[in-house]
Amino acid sequence: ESEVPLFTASKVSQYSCQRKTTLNNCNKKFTDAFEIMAENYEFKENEVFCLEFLRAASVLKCLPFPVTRMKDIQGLPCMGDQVRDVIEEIIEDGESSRAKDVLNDERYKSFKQFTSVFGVGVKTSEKWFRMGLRTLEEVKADKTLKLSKMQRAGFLYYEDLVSFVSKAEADAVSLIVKNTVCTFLPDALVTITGGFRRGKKIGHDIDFLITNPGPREDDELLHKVVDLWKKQGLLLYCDIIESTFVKEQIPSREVDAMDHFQKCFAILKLYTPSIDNSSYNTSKKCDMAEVKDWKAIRVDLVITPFEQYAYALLGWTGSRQFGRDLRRYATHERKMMLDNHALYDKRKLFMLHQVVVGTVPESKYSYAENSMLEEY
Ligand code: DGT
Ligand code: MG
Repeated sequence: ESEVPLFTASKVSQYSCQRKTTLNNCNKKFTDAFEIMAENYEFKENEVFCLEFLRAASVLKCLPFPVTRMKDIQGLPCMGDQVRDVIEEIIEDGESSRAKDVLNDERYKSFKQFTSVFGVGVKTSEKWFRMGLRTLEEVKADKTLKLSKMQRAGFLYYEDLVSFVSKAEADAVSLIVKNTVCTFLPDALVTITGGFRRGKKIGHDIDFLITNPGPREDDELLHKVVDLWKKQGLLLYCDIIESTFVKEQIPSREVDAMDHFQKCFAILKLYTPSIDNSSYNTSKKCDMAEVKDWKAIRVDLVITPFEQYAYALLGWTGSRQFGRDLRRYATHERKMMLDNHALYDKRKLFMLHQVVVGTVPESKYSYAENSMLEEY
């Protein structure tokens, strides 16, 4: 007679793309600990253990109830020994000693600080740590270090960039991006992707996908957009990566491979009109000039040909775990390959290989037909 459907652990898929997950996470105390563990393994470049904890976090996020007993996780996928140990400890003691040890670990603390700088990844952090550097103050004080242009921007706008981007800021930047793009391509489609498209209220950056429906493509669009922002004084940093997509390319097998679209990693200057001028009287005018009335915001712009737009949108909407599992699902359950450009049928790729080696005539080969997409 109960109308609440019973939750069946064994029915929870091992693939996050086959699970329904809301933004309401009732197992935060577990998933926070998992994410700390995962990050520590990422800093140690141990991808297997890192993914083990990220997968487990993703599974607990889909549960409609908080876990209170070990019995609650019985039958769930992705609950390895390490994961179970952490859960058990949190159930018993309210916290994980392993996660706590990580938070107090010198190497973790340094890597956490270093990687919080735009342009600094695990490799650079490793280098700095080996040099004996431990804090960002020490990095800044070391005049022998050669920082990249990206890292210099990262330090310059550090405070703004580590503070979260709000939905209101995302909307404001969205207007700027749309207006600028449309001055050059009035029919262009500009879509916010990443966390904000998933309904998150805060983010670390704002991601956009830009495409032009119809046959016309403009390789210069991105350059025109950033040039205009430069002229308007809105561009604090920009790095344009040209497209490296070639049609006959086979998708990478790497879990977190970058895609091949033309893109731009930028830092924009967003003016903040919300600063309340009425609180300053005229005699304080000099002080007012000192008030910083803008915030540096990380913006990613990705340009896609219209026929690849759907795949790009899927890939850039995230989350990263959702994307990893979508690709894993395509590979293992469908014998297909998915990336941000297309869904490939492996049998047809095999055909392509035969075309290349000359055993099958080209006329018999049709590339990456996507009719199976309908099943998703
Ligand atoms: P956040 O931290 O609030 O910005 O969260 P997200 O989910 O917006 O993460 P973000 O901005 O790092 O990346 C947006 C999504 O795009 C994320 O799910 C990963 C995905 N993505 C797809 N293809 C690529 C790629 O080639 N490079 C990168 N960096 N991300 C990609
Ligand atoms: Mg984002």
